[in-house]
Amino acid sequence: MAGFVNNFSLEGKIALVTGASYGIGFAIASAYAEAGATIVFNDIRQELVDKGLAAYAEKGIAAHGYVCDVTDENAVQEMVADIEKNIGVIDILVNNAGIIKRIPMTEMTAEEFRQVIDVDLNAPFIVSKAVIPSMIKKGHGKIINICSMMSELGRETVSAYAAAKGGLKMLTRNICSEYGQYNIQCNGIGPGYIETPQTAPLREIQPDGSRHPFDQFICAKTPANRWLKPEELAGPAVFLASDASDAVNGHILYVDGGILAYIGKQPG
Ligand code: NAP
Ligand code: GCO
Repeated sequence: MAGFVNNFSLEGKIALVTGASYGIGFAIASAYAEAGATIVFNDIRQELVDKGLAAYAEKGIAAHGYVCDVTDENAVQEMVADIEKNIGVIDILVNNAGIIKRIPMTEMTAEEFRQVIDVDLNAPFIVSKAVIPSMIKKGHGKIINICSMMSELGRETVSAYAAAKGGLKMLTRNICSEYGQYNIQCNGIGPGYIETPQTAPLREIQPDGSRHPFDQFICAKTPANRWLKPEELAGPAVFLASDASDAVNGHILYVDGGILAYIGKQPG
């Protein structure tokens, strides 16, 4: 039994989690540290990186932070080269950084659409492309793309985000197809609705003190009748980063509390 359980350990592994000063990335990176990994993260602004470093330190995690915009290929190449030189080859990459713009499609500018595609789809390509060569040399690697319910479903106002996350599902499958021969596994995690700053506007208490209509809607669509917490992604994320998942490739693991399986609670 002891041998089998060790397959879930990340001891000696170096993990880069993008956009991980807070939110889902921070929860996943914290779990990786608890499983034994060395944590490297980036964010777009120094003050965010500093905030993240302090938050990790508060949990006893000596993380390495980089200021890097994941949409900037040169900056990403420089960051990865610096990590490899000063910390070591990246064993685990989590493409977590992401944005959303909730705008009706006919009111969204092409530039706004492009910005979402750039962060949520182009950036996972850019960062994966930067880390794969050294993973090939090292003889193994794990890439985990943070997908979404919108990798499978649409809804009003999130056209760019759904297009990006649908594309990210297929990029995941293509990295699996192209690099599986080098013992690189590329999988996705599709979170349901998680309590983070990104979804805070959807949970705001209304002026009359009632819950946000979307909050009520999502709870009715979730069998457990609640939003999920970032920490609930930790177990699936550790599994997909560990040797225990070496035979899992090209898979999107939905951690959604059952939303995709459920028609929704009947009103009234
Ligand atoms: P969040 O709270 O908004 O955090 C996103 C992080 O990514 C922030 O630290 C953000 O930094 C960073 N980031 C944004 N653009 C970046 C860029 N160009 N370069 C580097 N970092 C960048 O979001 P979250 O809820 O934790 O979501 C994390 C991931 O999970 C996203 O990919 C999201 O699409 C996905 N997801 C979220 C949910 C959910 O319900 N929350 C569900 C499914 C999937 P700034 O603060 O500077 O923008
Ligand atoms: C939205 C939400 C969702 C979540 C997540 C669901 O506006 O519908 O932001 O998109 O972020 O992606 O899996």
